[in-house]
Amino acid sequence: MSLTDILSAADIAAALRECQAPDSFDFKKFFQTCGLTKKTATQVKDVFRILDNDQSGFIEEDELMFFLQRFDPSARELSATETKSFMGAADHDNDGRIGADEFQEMVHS
Ligand SMILES: [Ca+2]
Ligand SMILES: [Ca+2]
Repeated sequence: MSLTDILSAADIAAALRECQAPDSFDFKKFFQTCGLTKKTATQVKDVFRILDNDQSGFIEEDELMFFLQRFDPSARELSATETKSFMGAADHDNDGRIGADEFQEMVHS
């Protein structure tokens, strides 16, 4: 399964365009523009599994840094600041990684 099985390529491209400038990444805006907020819980879980590159069951900080590149290999890496604030917004139990439920909550909040 790939992200374009769940999200439209045009929506992904639009979401990536919005955060092209360094340090302009806004996860709320991104999830909205790429269409993820309108997807079902099952589909959001599928997206989570794709983003969990090493299949550890969690999105760790190093995977988060390459978040945009999972959507498009030519996209930029998130900066350390963006990665930290993204993680901080999602990581409710403070274990330093994002679980499937935390991801779900962040997308649908
Ligand atoms: Ca992982
Ligand atoms: Ca966590």
